[in-house]
Amino acid sequence: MIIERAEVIVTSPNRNFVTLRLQTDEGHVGLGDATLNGRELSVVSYLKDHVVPLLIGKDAHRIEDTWQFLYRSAYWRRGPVTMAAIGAVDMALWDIKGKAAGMPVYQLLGGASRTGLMAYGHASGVDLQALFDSIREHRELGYRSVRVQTGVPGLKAIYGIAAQSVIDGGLERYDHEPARRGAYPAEEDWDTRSYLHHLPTVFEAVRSEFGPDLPLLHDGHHRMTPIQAAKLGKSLEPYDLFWLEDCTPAENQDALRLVRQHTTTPLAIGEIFNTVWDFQTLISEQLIDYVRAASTHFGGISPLKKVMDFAAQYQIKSGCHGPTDISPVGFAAQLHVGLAIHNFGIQEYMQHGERTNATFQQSMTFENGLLHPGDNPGLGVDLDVDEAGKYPYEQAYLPFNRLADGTVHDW
Ligand code: KDG
Ligand code: MG
Repeated sequence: MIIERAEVIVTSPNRNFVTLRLQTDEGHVGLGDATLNGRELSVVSYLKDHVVPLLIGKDAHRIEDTWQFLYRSAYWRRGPVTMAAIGAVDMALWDIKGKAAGMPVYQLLGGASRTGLMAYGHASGVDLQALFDSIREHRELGYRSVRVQTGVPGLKAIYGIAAQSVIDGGLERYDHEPARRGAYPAEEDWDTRSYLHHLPTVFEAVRSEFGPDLPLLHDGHHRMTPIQAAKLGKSLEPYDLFWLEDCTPAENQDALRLVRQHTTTPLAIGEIFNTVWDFQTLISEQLIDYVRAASTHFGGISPLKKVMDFAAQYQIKSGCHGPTDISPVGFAAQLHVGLAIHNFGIQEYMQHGERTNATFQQSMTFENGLLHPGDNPGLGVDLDVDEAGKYPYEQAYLPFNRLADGTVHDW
């Protein structure tokens, strides 16, 4: 089965998505997600200029060989642009293989290990009342676990509060995530000391309102030093978090060794990691509890399965990155992996907007708090190319942080 055609489709139904569409001589179509939030066109160029010409005429069944060829033959390895491009090829080839076999991808990965994947949603609010409302809304939507993010007194705009995306002076949500359309990133503010004082009081209030059973998560979004993160993990121990995510910047992995020495709060990291090798030390030294890799930015389904099998040796579980900047194709890819592996942990699920769901038709379901990729052959996602054509690319950037004295800080 030969790859005959390869197209890169950019569409912005609620936000920008980059999709690779491969077609074989047998008429099978495979989709891969290559969306890199805020840097989308760099992956379009990598695919169009350097990858697509190498794919035409290749055997579509040779997924592992194609992955290794694209990874090793470039000489320049890793990085989000390269790995998003390779990831899109890998997903599209798994999609094709599933369609050729007449099976959903999870069957090719070993079959289902569970009936569905527990999902967590993003509950947030500028203050406690808004946060409580948001937690209730999420429970009504069927979520059995939630991520908790709140405003911090004295700070105007911080990561993770859904209704704070200010566009043209008005309040608007950009497909439920923080990238904003425009030619320059929006500026947010940050103060770690205020955050460290405030956050334990939030979790104390949430626990006393909602009880001990609801699994609660929190995203530190890379903003603390190791000792600050250690202090936070310790101060949150009474509230029994499911995980504390990205408590320190991802580049310094040794930081987690220090955090680990001080707290039993479970740690999750990896949404900006690109390869299995980025997890080598963290997994083998058992410095984390959950792998946050996303199929899209991690080179696709093949390496995601490999890193999870490696993590399984150490009782480390999955918690794949699932914000709305992972397209329905990338999201489906990680649902198939999550359903098949034994060491599934939890799946982030923010939910795409209506126009996105109309552009990408999905067999996925969300019932009783559990996600399932569906049983359509392949990944279970179809791209309506006419619908996609209605929504041209729009420049959008993620925000950045400054401290009170003007210093740029991790966002
Ligand atoms: O593109 C950046 C977002 O994907 C990121 O800010 C979301 O941290 C995130 C999360 O955990 O979903
Ligand atoms: Mg995160």
